[in-house]
Amino acid sequence: MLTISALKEELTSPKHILITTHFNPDGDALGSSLGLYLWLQSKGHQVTVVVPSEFPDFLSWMPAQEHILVYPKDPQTADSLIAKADFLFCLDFNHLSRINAMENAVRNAPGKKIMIDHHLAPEGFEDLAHWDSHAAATAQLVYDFIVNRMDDRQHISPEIAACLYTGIMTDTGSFRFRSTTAEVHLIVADLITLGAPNSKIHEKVYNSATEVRLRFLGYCLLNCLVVVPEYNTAYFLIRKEDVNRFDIMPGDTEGLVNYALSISGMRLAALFIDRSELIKISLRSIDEIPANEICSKYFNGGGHLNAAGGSSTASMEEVERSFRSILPLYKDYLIE
Ligand SMILES: [Mn+2]
Repeated sequence: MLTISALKEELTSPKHILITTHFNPDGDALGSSLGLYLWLQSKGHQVTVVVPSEFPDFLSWMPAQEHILVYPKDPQTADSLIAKADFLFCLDFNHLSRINAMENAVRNAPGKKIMIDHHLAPEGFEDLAHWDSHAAATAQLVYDFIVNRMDDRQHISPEIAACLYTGIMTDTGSFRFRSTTAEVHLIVADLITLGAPNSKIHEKVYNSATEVRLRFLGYCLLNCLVVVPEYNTAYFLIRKEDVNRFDIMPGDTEGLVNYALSISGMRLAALFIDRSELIKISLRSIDEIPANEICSKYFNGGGHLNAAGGSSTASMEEVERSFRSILPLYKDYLIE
């Protein structure tokens, strides 16, 4: 076990520190990791961020991203850093299966593990948890960790503020989701005060489409969208031939599901995409509609109440059929 005060004491002298985050890192995974990285580095520690897989292009402008080690590119170096770390910060995940090939190395590492996260149902691998499932983003918890636990707001540089701002902005859908409390706005205001270039960050993250990605969006809206008005549900079915035709990368469907939810009156939205071995599923909902329960019960996944994901090895036709057969079970939620 490790306490916050013991950790604070330990961090007064230089340490070897490893930071990692989940597979397919998103804005919060990277923003929280790089924000913490820059802060720990400013305190004189030897720090490395190791990610289990590549991150998307729309985050390639982030401060210090050039120092990130992508695990599959150099597993030997990464394994030795994991083994010699005094502290391993695990950000934006709470099950070690979320770091894929790094799982065993991190699980067996002798260093103390600190989990900072906002997802439900932690596995409990850590020595210290800074965990709150009501937090809007892990970046919010990193802000709280630095400011309130380590009492070090004064060392939040404009670059650190930019990283944390990006994490909160992306995980709240630009401060729209229900998780966006008054406290979140106060934190974000403080990050702007500390130098986060907010409008620049919005522009970099959201005006980053490629031509092919925008044409793919148009194609999906025209050809792949199915609306089920009686259940206030809309979904996209993206088949293998659509993926091939546009040479779609994993990050290219990011946010697509939200277009289905943007139709007036829709309460549940889904995206089904054929990724060869698997159909990948993203769900978005509003109010109390439990997207995470639907994903964990029927599609081998999970997530947050209003944003969840899963997968299936069945055919697209079967996945669509089972999704449509689930809708009547949730009719009290779906029909107001
Ligand atoms: Mn997050």
